[in-house]
Amino acid sequence: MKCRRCGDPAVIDLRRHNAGFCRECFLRYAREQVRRAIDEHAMVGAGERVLVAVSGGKDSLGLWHMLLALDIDADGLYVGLGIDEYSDESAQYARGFATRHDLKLIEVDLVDTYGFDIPGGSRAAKRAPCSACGLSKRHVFNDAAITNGYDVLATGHNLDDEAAVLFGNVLRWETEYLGRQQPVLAAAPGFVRKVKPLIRISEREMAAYCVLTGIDYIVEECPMAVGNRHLGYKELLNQLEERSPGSKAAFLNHFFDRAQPRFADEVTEARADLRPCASCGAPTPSTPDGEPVCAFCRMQARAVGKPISLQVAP
Ligand code: Q46
Ligand code: ZN
Repeated sequence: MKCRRCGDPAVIDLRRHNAGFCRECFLRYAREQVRRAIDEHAMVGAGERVLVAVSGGKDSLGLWHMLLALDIDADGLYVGLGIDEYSDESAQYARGFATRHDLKLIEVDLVDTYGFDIPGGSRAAKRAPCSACGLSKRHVFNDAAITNGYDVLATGHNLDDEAAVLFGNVLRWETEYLGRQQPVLAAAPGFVRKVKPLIRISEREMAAYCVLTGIDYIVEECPMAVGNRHLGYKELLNQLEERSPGSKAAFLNHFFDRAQPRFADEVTEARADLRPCASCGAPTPSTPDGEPVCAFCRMQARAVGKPISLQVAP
């Protein structure tokens, strides 16, 4: 097979585009997809400070690399989740990348800063590990970005991730989640802008990008992912993609173009109803009685076995 753009021998075959690419043209194609997502959705403005949440995996490290290749300065944020050796090892990859490219990496360790890890938080809050983890990451990412003065927080969610989340949201018609599932979640009081520049790139393409650019990333999956609902949705969507290349991208892109705006009001309404958490100050849904305390602070209090400290004046 030959490269669609230059005719040299192809190193990767992208069935959904019915095309092969050589190394150079593939890297250019991948960066163009990111540039297009950033421009189409006005993800990053001129001079804005960008923080990339990195896990040590291919998507987040690949994203960091691509942003720099596109002349977008970005610092990294690594959150230590305390998931056994997996966290120790993934931290090494994130640090290794930052050191090799002479980049700034901010590190937040859940145990050191908040007194609990994901397995402990999950048990204490009686939440599935990935639910406890998602809650913690959302809280810490937002807090770290705001505390350190960043305008934008970028995450490495790729096309496969977003299509699987969309599938799960549609399966249950989670209208508020559908409203929230956007390439860009605008900034609001207490919230930094959140962007997903990889929505046009598949998981396989990200792996190829990292291999072809020599990015060293953690290949093992998080041990807590076993049995995770989204993995099942990914497998289903992969079967569909196998039979009908391009289905995944059509499912996601047409959602963004045609359906997502119909649910956007739900997010506006939900955000209008937020008040500062009485413990940490992060925006959280108001309660009919008493001070609102966010789900993260409630989980932390249960995990460390101490009462919630109410520090923020109502
Ligand atoms: S790190 Fe956390 Fe993932 Fe591990 S516990 Fe689940 S959500 S699988 S991206
Ligand atoms: Zn809180």
